[in-house]
Amino acid sequence: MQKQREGIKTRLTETDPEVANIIKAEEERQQTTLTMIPSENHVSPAVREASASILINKYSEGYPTKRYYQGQAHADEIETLAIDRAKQLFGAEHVNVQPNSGSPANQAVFLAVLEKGDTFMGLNLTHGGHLTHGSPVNFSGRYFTPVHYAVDEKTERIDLDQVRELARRHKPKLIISGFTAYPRTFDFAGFQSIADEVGALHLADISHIAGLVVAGVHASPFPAAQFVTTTTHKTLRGPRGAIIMSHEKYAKAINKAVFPGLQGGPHEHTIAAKAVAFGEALQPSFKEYAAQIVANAKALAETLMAEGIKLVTDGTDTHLLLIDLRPLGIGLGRPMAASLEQGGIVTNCNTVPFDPSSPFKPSGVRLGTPTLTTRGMKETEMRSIGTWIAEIIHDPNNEGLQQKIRGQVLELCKQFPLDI
Ligand code: DSN
Repeated sequence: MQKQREGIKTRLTETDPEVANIIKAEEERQQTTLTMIPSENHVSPAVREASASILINKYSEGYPTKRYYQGQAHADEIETLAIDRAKQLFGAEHVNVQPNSGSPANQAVFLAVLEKGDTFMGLNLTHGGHLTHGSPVNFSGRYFTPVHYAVDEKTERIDLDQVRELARRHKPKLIISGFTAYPRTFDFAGFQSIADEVGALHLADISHIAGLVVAGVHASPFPAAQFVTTTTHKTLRGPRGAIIMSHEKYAKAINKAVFPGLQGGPHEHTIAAKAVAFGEALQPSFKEYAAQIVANAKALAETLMAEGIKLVTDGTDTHLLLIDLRPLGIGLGRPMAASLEQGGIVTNCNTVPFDPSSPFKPSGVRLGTPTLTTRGMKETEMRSIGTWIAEIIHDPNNEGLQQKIRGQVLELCKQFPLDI
């Protein structure tokens, strides 16, 4: 065996330097810039190791002890461990750890409990909702009947009275709470009481805030919500993927919806990485991490506002901030995100509520603190970064300024290296 392997190149740098070099360059990019896209994070080396493990070779259609192929002893062990840890972490009755990402996780809930054409409610995409919450270009808007709630124009916050009024009028079968671009605490209990009143099921999509929820720094939709979905790669700091949690009553329907309803073989290497991330989130230190994410976001928000930058809702309760650029001009989000990237600050353009422009040319920039907090940065660093962001926003075409800030960002990144 040893002899057969002699002389065979096995490392990526030798077998495929083209790919290896691209990966190396991406590592360099992440190491030397400030990742402030609020849905991204830096996973631990342990999560990456599990994700790249030998489990990548295994086909495991089905569920632990009920598979279709042989050789499942360790796939069963790893998937059971991931399920048990998720149950412990969230206090969930049933967990399916197989969804490949957030969209299929939400899709599975639809498949489990709705019929084609059924009415459901979700937050308007341009007010911070997600594509799977009823966008016309998504399966949820094409095959079902969405009713959208919105934020109040003045407060820019969700108005539960409006949600209740819509729910009473439209009698949805399912109400989705949750967001991708809303900076304030989500009142899951309020949503639950509305769902209960109109006889709807409640799906809380906590993808953005799962890490905050398990750490107790954001209210939890458990145990009342019938369904809770979350991606595992945002504040939870795990691999790219998702899980679905539900009341035991819906366990069978959810499992059937994921497989064979939507997916084939689960990605057991990713499930192993989810187990590692859940193990990390069960450590007491994760509570400190999540609390620091929010403290950092608040410090950043205060700095930006003191520098004259308008934030949607004038602040944040979470990991996420939404800069409203409308006072400076309509549709400036994309060029502003590009200017910030020239300074080494990586964000994403985003619509703001009641944006007069289009999602392709939005008037906002979305940013957040999970990744910077993973690097060990605290309020002091947030204040520096907030000042740099404000300087670029006030003078977005000044290339000299961008280069100066790029240098400062580089120095900061060196002080807080990624654990690779
Ligand atoms: N792409 C995710 C986000 O950035 O929030 C949502 O799917």
